[in-house]
Amino acid sequence: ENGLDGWLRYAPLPCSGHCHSSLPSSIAVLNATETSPVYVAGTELQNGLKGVYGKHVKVSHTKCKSSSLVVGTLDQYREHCGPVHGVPELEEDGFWLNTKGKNVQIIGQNEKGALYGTFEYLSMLAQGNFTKVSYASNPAANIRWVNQWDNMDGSIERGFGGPSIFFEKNRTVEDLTRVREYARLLASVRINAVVINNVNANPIILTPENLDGVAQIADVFRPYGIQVGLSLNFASPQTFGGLSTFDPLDASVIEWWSKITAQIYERVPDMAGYLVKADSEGQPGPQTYNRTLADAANLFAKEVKPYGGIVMYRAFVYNQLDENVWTDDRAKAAVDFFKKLDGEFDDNVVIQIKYGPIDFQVREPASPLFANLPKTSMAIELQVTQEYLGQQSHLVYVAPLWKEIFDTDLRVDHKPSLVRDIMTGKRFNRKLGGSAAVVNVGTNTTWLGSHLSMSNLYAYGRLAWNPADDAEEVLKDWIRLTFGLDRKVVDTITRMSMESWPAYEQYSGNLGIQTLTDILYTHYGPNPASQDNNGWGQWTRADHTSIGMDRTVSNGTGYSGQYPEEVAAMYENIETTPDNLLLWFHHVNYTHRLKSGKTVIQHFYDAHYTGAETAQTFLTQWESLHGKIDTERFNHVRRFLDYQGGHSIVWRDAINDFYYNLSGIPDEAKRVGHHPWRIEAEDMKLQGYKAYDVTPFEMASGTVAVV
Ligand code: BDP
Repeated sequence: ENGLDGWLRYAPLPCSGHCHSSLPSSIAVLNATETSPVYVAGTELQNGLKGVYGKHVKVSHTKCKSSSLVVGTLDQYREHCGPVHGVPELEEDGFWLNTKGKNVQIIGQNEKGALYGTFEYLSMLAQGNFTKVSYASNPAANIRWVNQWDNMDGSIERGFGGPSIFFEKNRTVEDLTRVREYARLLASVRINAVVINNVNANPIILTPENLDGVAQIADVFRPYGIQVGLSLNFASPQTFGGLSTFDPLDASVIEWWSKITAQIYERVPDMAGYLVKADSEGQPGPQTYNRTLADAANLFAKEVKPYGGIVMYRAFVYNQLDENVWTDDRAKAAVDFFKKLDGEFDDNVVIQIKYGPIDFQVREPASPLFANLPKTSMAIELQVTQEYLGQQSHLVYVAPLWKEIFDTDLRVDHKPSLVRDIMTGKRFNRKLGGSAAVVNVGTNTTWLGSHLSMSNLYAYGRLAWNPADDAEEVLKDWIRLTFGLDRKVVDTITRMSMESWPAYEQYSGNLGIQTLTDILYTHYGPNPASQDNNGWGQWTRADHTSIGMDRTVSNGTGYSGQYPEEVAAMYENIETTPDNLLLWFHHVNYTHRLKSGKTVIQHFYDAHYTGAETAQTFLTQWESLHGKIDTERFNHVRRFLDYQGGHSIVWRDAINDFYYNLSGIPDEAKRVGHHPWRIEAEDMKLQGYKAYDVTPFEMASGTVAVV
């Protein structure tokens, strides 16, 4: 198996006992139009039942009474089958699944809902689950988007699964087979929109030829209930349209965007909306003309409003070249820019906020912006792409990280204010809300570059629908669908995956110091020294005696004061700051004692050892599944885990050596700086190899490697 079907493999299961009598033999699919999600649901049912249980089912489009399964919308059901009984009020995209009656009913509030209910039913069958159920499922949020960072030339920013499935050579691709397969995967986890081009947007997406291509892509997504959205480059009117300005309040600029928007909607009448990254990391924005971020967002909001579109305006606004960022604290940027604009955004603007205030680090506190925009719609931005988390070469199941953020209580106005209730719109009564995840699948048959990373995409969709779901339960569903029902397979992959984020945190950067990776570009591999003295603002403030970023109001950058009172007080005080965020909020001596009784430096040494040790068990755990997983996937994963085990040692020693060198404080367990059993590269005589000095020094013991 090469991974192409992801978790929708419909792999054969034995059918015995009451299995046969529980499977439908004929289905009524209440829409005969091939491009409708209900029709697609019928095809999935046919393929699924055939694949899993070898059962051929007959399809009709009206014969409700005589069919053993009916799928359609509430309205279609009423029209073709008569009154609906026992179905509670469904919300937009919600569905009703009932396997208790004479026939199975899968009824959606709309067509999308019917398709989602179908995938839910098939997921049960593919897991050998014949429990009789009858329940409604409704989404927690209406924005369940993914963002692809695909460039027009076919490369993908932070993509680790091969080139783009959407673009090549500055055009949209002709063969849309992979797009359809992606649509299917996304629909099965209830994603309802995909932004297909990079947030660092190239305006040539707007040429008539490319918009025709976008329309073809949208046509492929539509039957799966997925809308297409586009990232815009703010300077397009000037750089692409030939105007002398891109001032968002200039009449010619407004008119230009109006025309472009009309051209898009003419081709894609249900375009989801625009995603905008502006005034950030060199991208142009309204600040060029001293206009506010709200001026910019509202410009687009007014254009897409008549067509029912929305604007996802990113809160990720900062300029790494700005001196204030160098001297102050980038973590404060989002609140500084957006809080004062609360209430000024049009009602179809949604502020898309990264989960933490910096940038997808292995641990961050929840962004304080969630607590500061009660009059604005918000969505959380997550990353399925493991940009800072091992770039798909390391197993890191990220859902537990997301869950910690979702479950953070920000105590706005001293009332319960879970991030998940804020982002979904519930807490502040907003109509729009939800999440967007950077996904970056590519043409590799594994989609993301490695089979195990797909648990993150699956979990993202599930949690976008219901952020209260349990990360481990979701994971188990994914494992059963991806690798089968064998107990040992499920238990082993569950254990490895649940251990993976904590282990990665331990060997890459713990106590809230962030991922101690190369910060300047690659975001991969250890390079703690690169973290300071740069405009990216991901600082450790480490010197010979102390470490950590003082973000208190009393003594530091004042960032902790951006949280509501109770939370601010917790982070302000070193005693009440949880250890895992200690160095995020406080600057302390290496000898400072944690709640565990250990010093900070000893905790570093120990954690890096423990994390790497755990990562090294992954290969052995995986190998214990030999013979229980097909050879192709078994070997592919094996190679990655083997690499991760080794790279975790590089991480461990690099970080430990770096801080030992800086602090001069020995490791109590006498491991760091002492490797008596090692043969150093510089001592080896290997024909055809040469010794090279390595920078940073801590990346190789003795600072030398052989090449
Ligand atoms: C950073 C990435 C960069 C993105 C940026 C963003 O390194 O490639 O363009 O985020 O989110 O993490 O805009």
